[in-house]
Amino acid sequence: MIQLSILKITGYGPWTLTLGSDREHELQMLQASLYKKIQKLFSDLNSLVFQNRSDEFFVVSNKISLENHIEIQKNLEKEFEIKLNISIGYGDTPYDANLMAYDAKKNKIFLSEQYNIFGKICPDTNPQVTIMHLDVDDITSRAKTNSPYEISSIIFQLYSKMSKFFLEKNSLTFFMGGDNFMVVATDSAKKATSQFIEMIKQEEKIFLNCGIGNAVTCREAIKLATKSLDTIREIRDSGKEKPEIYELSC
Ligand SMILES: Nc1nc2c(ncn2[C@@H]2O[C@H](COP(=O)(O)OP(=O)(O)OP(=O)(O)O)[C@@H](O)[C@H]2O)c(=O)[nH]1
Ligand SMILES: [Mg+2]
Repeated sequence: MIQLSILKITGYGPWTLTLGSDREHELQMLQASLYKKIQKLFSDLNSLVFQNRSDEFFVVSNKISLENHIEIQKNLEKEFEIKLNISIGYGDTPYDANLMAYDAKKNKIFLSEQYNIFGKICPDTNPQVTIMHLDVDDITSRAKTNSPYEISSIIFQLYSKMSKFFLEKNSLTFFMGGDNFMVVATDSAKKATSQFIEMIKQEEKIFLNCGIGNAVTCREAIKLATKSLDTIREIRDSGKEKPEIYELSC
């Protein structure tokens, strides 16, 4: 099982209007500092925050209790004028956990009304998470013939295909910056990865490497996924034939 927490700014739309029209720069600075703070709070608890749409954040919150979430809310309230709500869900797949979190908020199933926390804490004392870290092989050489903006366009096209492909496998894909993507994955997503890599090779002439990590906490799974990816690079750079997918578990 996997536990997921979704953090969202409460009443953000109406609040943004109170800043007047000359507000975009303020919103961008607020979103950046909010993200920094949330990433710090959750990574200290062995998790990692995936920035969804700047006003909404996904966290694989395995092993993070309601009390931990309340502490995080208290910390955020001290520092920011805006408030966040947190919806917690769990399930056999990341998509199911996201659905439970979504339903709990919609149906106002409170875990803590005082701190705006909805949902349910995962009862499984040994939750699991699989992270796939996908990265474009040698994007640097593409940058020799494509301008920065064209590279961005290629990356977002890739993101779109990746998100659609893995959502069909009940998995959630996030863009991490540069040419990096992470999929919070199911076993079926893991099994289909080589098919996805092949499809992107054919359709986009993009070559992907995929490092996979399995662990109890998200930070540990990401560490292993990135280590797997770096292992693929090491094999390649030693002149041997590299695998496209490499997996580590703890
Ligand atoms: N989020 C994240 N971004 C990274 C990471 N490593 C590199 N980047 C970003 O990705 C960009 C491309 O770097 P690389 O992927 O190392 O470059 P490359 O030419 O594709 O080299 P290979 O991936 O080794 O084939 C960098 O400029 C960084 O912005 C990482 O671990 N996480
Ligand atoms: Mg790369």
